[in-house]
Amino acid sequence: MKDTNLKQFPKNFLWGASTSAYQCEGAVNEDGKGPSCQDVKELPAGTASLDVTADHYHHYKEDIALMAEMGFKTYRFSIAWTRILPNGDGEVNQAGIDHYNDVINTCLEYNIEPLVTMFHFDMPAALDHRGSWSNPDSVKWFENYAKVLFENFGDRVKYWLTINEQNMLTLVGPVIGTMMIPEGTENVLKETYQQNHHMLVAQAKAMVLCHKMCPNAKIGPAPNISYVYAASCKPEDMLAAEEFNAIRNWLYLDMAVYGRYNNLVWRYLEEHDATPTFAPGDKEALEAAHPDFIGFNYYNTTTVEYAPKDLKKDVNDKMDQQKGGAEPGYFMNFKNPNLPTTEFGWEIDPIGFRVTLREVYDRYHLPIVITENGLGAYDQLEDGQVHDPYRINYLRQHITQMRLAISDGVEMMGYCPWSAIDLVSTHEGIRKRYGFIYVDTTDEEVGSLKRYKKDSFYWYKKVIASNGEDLD
Ligand code: BGP
Repeated sequence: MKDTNLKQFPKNFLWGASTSAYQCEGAVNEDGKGPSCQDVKELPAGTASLDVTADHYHHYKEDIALMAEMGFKTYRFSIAWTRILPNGDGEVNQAGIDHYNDVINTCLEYNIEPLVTMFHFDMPAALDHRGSWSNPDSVKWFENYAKVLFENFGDRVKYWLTINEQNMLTLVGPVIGTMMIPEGTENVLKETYQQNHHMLVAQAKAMVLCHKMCPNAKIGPAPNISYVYAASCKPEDMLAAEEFNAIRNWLYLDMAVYGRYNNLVWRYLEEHDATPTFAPGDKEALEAAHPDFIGFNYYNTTTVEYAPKDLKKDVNDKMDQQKGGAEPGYFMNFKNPNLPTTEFGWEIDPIGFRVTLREVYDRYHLPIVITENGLGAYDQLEDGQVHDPYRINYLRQHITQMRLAISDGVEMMGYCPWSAIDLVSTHEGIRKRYGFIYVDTTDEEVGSLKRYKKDSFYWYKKVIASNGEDLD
């Protein structure tokens, strides 16, 4: 492509970055917060406890000031359900409302638009005890929580995200520490997809409610979308890629946008006697909801090949969010030999980002905001500095591909890499750092919690100031 054909980033492009409450706030027992499933889960060996993490709960003013210094137009953070409703439903905790009012107001003072995730992996433990998403009442619990959020923050928050990575909760919930399956469940797949169905209906109801209560706000889903490549041009591998694309990606976006189940997924569930039960009104509720934009997290693509029917299932043991695992008779993960990997073994595929953006836009024709994208690494603090050229390189390549996607005609609204500040990873501790801002603490012990600007901080500041033109 000639450079002259390269389009610019839109004028009001939302440059920013993301965090999630349980991974960065700490203060798990403060100001009336109830426990979430993350607070009560057994932590992976050698990883920091969630009691303090980056202590963003106490440092948010300093952190948001640093984000403003970088020139952020938006800050994507999540609200901890258990700060607002300690038991998941019932009494509202005013201290929790006050806290997020302060966070939102601090953002607005710096002209930073809050981009608020309603639910990011932290189911209230009290609701887990009542059956979690298996309980049909979970739809009401979430709708009620959404109502409290819109009532209290809807006058100022213009951008809402419903559920972070619902697809990962469904596919690898236990790795993340969520998705409790009731003991004695015979068909775990069926139960998992019943939970998924409740979440989909809950999301649909929240979107409708948002439009009703906050007519000027916009709302969208936030799954983890990674285009699935076929390992070869064998037709069986192509079918495998289509199957996993449907199961991993399109189920969630087809449902959010069109309110209907993807046909390949439905057939797969039928084959496993695992189709979810619709309660009266579910079909109408799903069809009534329309997102204003699509938010999605992108880390890399996935590659699969056809899996023979007699394949042993234990290849799923090493699965994490980014890997396909295996489904005998359908697909299995294939290590793409064309892609480098991070220190933590995640493939890096900036061109795949463009592929994914083009595909998502082609399927749904809605504006897109990237809610996560980033590189986890063992950063080193030396003399108050963190040199992270690998992160700059990763982000530079992805921003370049995003700009090419814009030139392809994809409508982009914003870009929020993971993560604004260092925080605890889903299952690999705080040693796996993603932030522009280094937080002095380790998995072994809580440190000074002092903030340091990494090299990527200064680089991203230039990127934002030039609206994506200066990536050097
Ligand atoms: C996404 C989650 C985030 C985040 C990120 C990086 O799946 O939405 O919460 O943690 O991945 O993953 P990890 O922490 O496992 O490195």
